[in-house]
Amino acid sequence: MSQLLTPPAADLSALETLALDVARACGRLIVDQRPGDLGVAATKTSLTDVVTIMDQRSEALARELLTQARPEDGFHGEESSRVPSRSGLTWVVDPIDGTVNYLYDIPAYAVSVAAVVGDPAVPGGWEPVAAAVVDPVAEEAHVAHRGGGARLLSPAGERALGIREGTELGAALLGTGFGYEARVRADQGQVIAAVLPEVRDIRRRGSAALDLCWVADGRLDAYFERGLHEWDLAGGWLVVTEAGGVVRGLAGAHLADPFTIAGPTGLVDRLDALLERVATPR
Ligand code: LIP
Repeated sequence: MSQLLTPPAADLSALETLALDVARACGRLIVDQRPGDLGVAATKTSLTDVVTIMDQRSEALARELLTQARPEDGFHGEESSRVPSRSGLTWVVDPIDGTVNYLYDIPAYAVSVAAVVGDPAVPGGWEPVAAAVVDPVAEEAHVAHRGGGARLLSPAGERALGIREGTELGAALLGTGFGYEARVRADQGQVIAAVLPEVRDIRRRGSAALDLCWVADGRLDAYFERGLHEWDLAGGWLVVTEAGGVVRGLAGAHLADPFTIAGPTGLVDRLDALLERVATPR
């Protein structure tokens, strides 16, 4: 992966600022213009895998703003057609991560905007270099760029993030999530049954991007999930690694193929060993 060309540090800081500005604009849109009669505009992998008109509007706004600012870059969003990159950079956008929460007006959703090098459509062929994950209800933004560390911007101020080391598995508060297909959920339920007795507790909040950011800021000790897409993952991945954590797959495999595990190295190693014992690889 190191052979992927990373832009100079000054450019990375500017890319982080652009990601933050775009994610905040989309966050304001989905909160301020949420229709009272919000419904399901479409479904994807199953009847429970929903898209709302605000997912579509948020992604359209992100695409417009990013194309205006950097017309040579590629675009890779959850809800619309992809644009190949002419600059070596591609923007990976989840316009609402936690769509079901948004549909039910549960305040646990985010806008994730990440600049990546490589091709995000190729597993293992890309990595994020600048990112912003915005929780528009909490007015929190987790931001990071390659080599620049990770920060949390909130109404309480700004703080640099450093992942918490030293938590044993039995004392760990884990985040996780579930897919939308019944057969995958059956497997995931079996994994949860095996993991739950081994840890402090599990939180299932419904947004991978927010869960990954909470690992970076200490509100979770670690996170695991099977079957994440690149748009769920891109922003939070960089926030975790720039806060000093690791994000990877089972047994050191590439992340999201199919598992993603995130947290401090020692705890990820122990969680990995547990998941290898209890999880069906596919
Ligand atoms: C969500 C993920 C979450 C997962 C949910 C859903 P979406 O993404 O962020 O981790 O558990 O089932 O896939 O669909 O809201 O963009």
